[in-house]
Amino acid sequence: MNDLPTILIVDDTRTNIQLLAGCLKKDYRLKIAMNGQRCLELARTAPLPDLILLDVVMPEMDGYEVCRKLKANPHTQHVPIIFVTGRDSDDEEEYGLQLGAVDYITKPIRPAIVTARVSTQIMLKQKSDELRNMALHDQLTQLYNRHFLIEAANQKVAESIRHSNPLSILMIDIDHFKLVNDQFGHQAGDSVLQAVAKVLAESNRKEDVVARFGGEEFVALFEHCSIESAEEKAEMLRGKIERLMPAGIPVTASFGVAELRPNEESFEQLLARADEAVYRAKELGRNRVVP
Ligand code: GH3
Ligand code: MG
Ligand code: MG
Ligand code: MG
Repeated sequence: MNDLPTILIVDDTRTNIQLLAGCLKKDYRLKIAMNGQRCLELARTAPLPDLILLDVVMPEMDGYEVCRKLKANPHTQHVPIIFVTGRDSDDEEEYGLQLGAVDYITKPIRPAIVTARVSTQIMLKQKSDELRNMALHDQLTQLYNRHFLIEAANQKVAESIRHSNPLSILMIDIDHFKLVNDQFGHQAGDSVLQAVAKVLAESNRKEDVVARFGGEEFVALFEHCSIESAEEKAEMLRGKIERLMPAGIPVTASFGVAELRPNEESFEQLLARADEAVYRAKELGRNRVVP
């Protein structure tokens, strides 16, 4: 039952909430806010809403203002909003839609219409989540892909510079992976990539970003992490991969480690240094961590 889509109902009038909840509680998990401020809080709290039903006329902050704030925040801008309001003029409806709402339902509430329109928007939200997910993840390993990594990295670099927090990167390249394919076949190679990816994914904190960067190359980004701690993590991961023996195949990897320098603004520069470190690790005999 935990998989039910979540709907956030926002209305300052109890009877309206009860009416809406009555139509929706069977098929959705409901969250309730009785004012705009509370809506903004709940919109960012797990379980995140898949849809917001938003009243317009409320004291302090009206629904239009709430909508503007939700759309201006990267954490909430993708949550679809349906206005549910007694204001039924064309101008108001047009205004609500211009603010980015996906639909506009007028009171008095007609349960069958609410249910049908909600169900359509929930279906669209699930489809777009699925597409977003596919666009940001690597299909073979389910890690983030290079596209996501670069977006996230640029943000983290900016944050790290702004708050003077250390930011470290690992670049991980599987050793002689071509030989794995040649000796055991491409499918076995794929399972090795999946097994290594699993080790990398399981060993990291939620706020770390681990991505498949290319064929047999992975990148991990650690916030609030100095190069010394990053080296320790890398050494721990190197050992885990060496002991892994996926499908009985011996696998090792070479690690390049780098920390963002205060004068170094771009992710590309950080990445380039990690890449050079991997190259040195290969030259020094592979299966090692090089800062
Ligand atoms: P080194 O130790 O110097 O890194 O040698 P290497 O063989 O790992 O490096 P190289 O870059 O020459 O070869 C990488 C290989 O990874 C070549 C390519 O066929 C293989 N590869 C890339 N993507 C995939 C994939 O998705 N699945 C499989 N099975 N193999 C892949
Ligand atoms: Mg109201
Ligand atoms: Mg490589
Ligand atoms: Mg390699």
